[in-house]
Amino acid sequence: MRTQVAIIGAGPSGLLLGQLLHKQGIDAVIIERQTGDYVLGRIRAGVLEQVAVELLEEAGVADRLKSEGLVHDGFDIAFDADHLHIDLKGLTNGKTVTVYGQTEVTRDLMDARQKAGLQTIYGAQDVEVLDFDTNTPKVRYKLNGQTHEISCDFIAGCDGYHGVCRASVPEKSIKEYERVYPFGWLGLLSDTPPVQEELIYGNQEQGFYLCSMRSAQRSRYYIQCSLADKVEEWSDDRFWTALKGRLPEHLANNLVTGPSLEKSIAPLRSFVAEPLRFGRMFLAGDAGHIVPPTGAKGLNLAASDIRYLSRALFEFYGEKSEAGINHYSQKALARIWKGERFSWWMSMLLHRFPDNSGFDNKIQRTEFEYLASSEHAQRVLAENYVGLSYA
Ligand code: FAS
Ligand code: PHB
Repeated sequence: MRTQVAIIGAGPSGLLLGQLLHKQGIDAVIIERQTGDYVLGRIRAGVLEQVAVELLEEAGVADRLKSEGLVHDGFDIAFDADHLHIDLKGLTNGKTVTVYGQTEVTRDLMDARQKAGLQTIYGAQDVEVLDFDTNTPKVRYKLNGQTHEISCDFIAGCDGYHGVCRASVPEKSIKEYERVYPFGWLGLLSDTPPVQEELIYGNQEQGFYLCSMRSAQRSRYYIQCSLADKVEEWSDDRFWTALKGRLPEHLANNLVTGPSLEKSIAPLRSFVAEPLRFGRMFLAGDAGHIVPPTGAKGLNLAASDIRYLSRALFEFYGEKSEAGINHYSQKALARIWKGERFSWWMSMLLHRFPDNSGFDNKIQRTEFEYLASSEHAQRVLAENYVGLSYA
């Protein structure tokens, strides 16, 4: 088989790239190791930056997002007994975020791809990326016991943190930067009304919590947990009791509990690989970087990578120019590192660090008090949360 761009991974990065390339008449095949249902079953991100919403509109997959997404003008931060509202819209001259689950973004992209009759190979095993340091890269994979090979012009590594693409780069050609946090997030999804209309990020004596949602009837909650915790040790009742114990009293009394639809523990890490281009292979999305979800940047940084990579490929095929693909890594990394900084800053502000000294805790509390006292500090937070420009 031959295609112009072989995309490894049918998560949001791979699917969005495939959709944008298709709209420009560029042929791409997606190779995914899981089934489509498995990909849809992963409950992850919930907040889209305004620029990401605009990119999904450009991709022609935003109809449901525009009708069902919840536009949010702000969110709350609670720190011990104190509370601060961040007026995103007021602080950023009208910008907002949209609450719309990653599962729905993925579903919209999958539906568009299927409707256009585009090829996604699900259930591909033993995927290999070959000769990407030449002008004739190849992808090899097994399906139903048969070995298949795809020759292409480019490989897009959209295969996430545990994927094969970054792992196939020679160690001497890549540098990795990482920080692992000493706690995880235990997340629960339930068909219960959200505890309030806007998101609340909290830092309480027992730890971090986040009250988010997917709709007016479906809530998404997170609490900071130990890395030693196993999700099977957390009954629904234990989760609800722990969350209630962290919420401000008026909200704890307002919390509607119910059976979990999904419950999972995610470790938190900051990670960046440099560069993001290796000959004819590019890394995009979680394949190239990971952020702690505290800043709601993971999916949004994947979107900006795809914006830059798709335009670089448009230039290559449309204008026969290599300028875009030569610049992709530098351009994507500039925005990635700003997203890493913001996600790290939000994580340092909002979690209880078991090994913090008394001084560390005083600095953390002072960070909150400075934020609460300074509109300038809140404007900095707001411009990062709604999403920095793609320029
Ligand atoms: P993905 O990991 O989503 O997709 C990669 C795809 O490649 C997968 O479908 C995988 O099956 C496939 N693949 C892997 N190896 C392969 C191989 N060898 N061959 C073929 N296919 C292969 N972000 C937020 O903004 N907010 C959150 O709350 C949040 N929570 C998260 C919770 C968890 C547990 C995780 C892991 C991530 C979370 N994220 C969150 C970040 C998440 O949303 C990612 O940023 C987003 O999934 C990135 O999308 P992709 O780059 O497409 O990577
Ligand atoms: C979510 O709704 O899943 C969500 C929202 C904001 C975050 C992380 C996760 O920062």
